[in-house]
This record gives sequence, structure tokens and C-alpha cells, in this order.
Amino acid sequence: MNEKKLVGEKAAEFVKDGMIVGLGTGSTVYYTLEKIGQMVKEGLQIKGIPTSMATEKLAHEFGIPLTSFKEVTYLDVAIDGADEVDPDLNLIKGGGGALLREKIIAAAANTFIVVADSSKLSAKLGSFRLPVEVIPFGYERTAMQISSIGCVPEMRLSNGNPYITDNHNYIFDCEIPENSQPHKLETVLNMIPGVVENGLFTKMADVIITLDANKKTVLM
Ligand code: ABF
Repeated sequence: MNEKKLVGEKAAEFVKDGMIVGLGTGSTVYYTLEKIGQMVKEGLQIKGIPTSMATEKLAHEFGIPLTSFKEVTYLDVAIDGADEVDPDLNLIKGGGGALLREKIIAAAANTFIVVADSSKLSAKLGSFRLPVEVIPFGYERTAMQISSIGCVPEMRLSNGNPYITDNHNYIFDCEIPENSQPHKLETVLNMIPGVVENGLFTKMADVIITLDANKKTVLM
């Protein structure tokens, strides 16, 4: 069984009857969603809030009932992927472009579970460029401000045009300074006018489900 499927399915064990569940985005949490769909078919009673339109579509395909923040103000658990994980459980997320809704949902969850195969584990964040979501108005100046704090932004493109997020914003993928302190950088970036959110998820993850050297699922 592939690593993503092993960790993705393991996370579904944390989903219990009656829960409100944050449904993440990406190729690992895909397996979590598939497993939850099977559990719903077997009688599990849960409702999910998706972190992206892509996940909303998958939830419909897998038969996972959905709700929204119009009906609930908190979630019991959120399960999501990550692009990079450091030893302090700080994350870089957003490779899939869903970082804004992912962070809203992770922050609203009592427990935030991350599913990450071993290739995501890193001694220090920065191997994966940090996604930063910005509004289109004034993006040129916003990029200059991001550069002024030592990050190197590159506009994410899709078929030669700016990539547009589910929230109708742009994304800059940024090289971050070698000596970055994740929590400080997360805060400083979000203070820049025009920046909507960034992919640093510091001090948020409660559990990382990954694999050990013997390909056994472990909790960090
Ligand atoms: C999502 O998971 C995104 O934040 C991230 O880009 C993606 C990466 O995970 P995977 O490798 O599972 O697609 O949460």
C-alpha cells in the first residue's frame, strides 16, 4: 500500500459518530476522505466542512454529508495534508492553493491532525517554497513588501496566467530566509497590507500521522 494511503486511512480512525470534521485538501488526505466515505456508508454519522472546492466535490462523490459555518462555529477535528513538517510540528502548507480556508478550518478545530508521508519531514522549514495568498489589487507592491523582509516571491501561474485561488486571490511562492523563525515570519507576513494569509501553520498541529523507517504509521 502506498505511503499516502497508509497515513491517510489511519487518520480516519480519529473520526467518531456525531463529529463535525474539517476535510482537508491534497493527495494524502484524499485517502482519509475515501475512508470516511466508506464509514458513512456503514452508518457513521458525521458532517464535514471542506477546505476547498476540490474537496467539496470529493465529499459529494464519497457521500460525506457537509455543513458550514452558517450552522456550526467549531469543529471537533480537522484532518489535512502538508507540504513540509518540522520537528516542532510547524508546517508549510498551500502547495495545493487551499491555505486560506485550510487555516480557518484548522484554527476552528479542537484537534488538528496532519497526514504527511515521510518525504514531508524536514529538519528546518524552507525546502518547500512558502505560499503567500495576496489580493490582486496592488499585488506588485505587495510583492515588493514581501521581498523587503527577505523573502523572494514568485507569482504562481496556471497556463501562463496568474493562478486564482477559490477565494479569487493570487499566490506568491516564496523562498524564505535561511534564519527564519517560523512563528515570527508567519506573523510578520500577515501584517503586510495585501497579504491575506500565508502557508506557515505554526503551533497549530496537534498530531502528525506519518510513517517510521519500517513503513509503520506513527504519531508525532
Ligand atoms: C494540502 O495538502 C495543502 O496545504 C498541501 O499543499 C497539500 C500537500 O499534501 P499532499 O502531498 O498530500 O497533496 O493541505
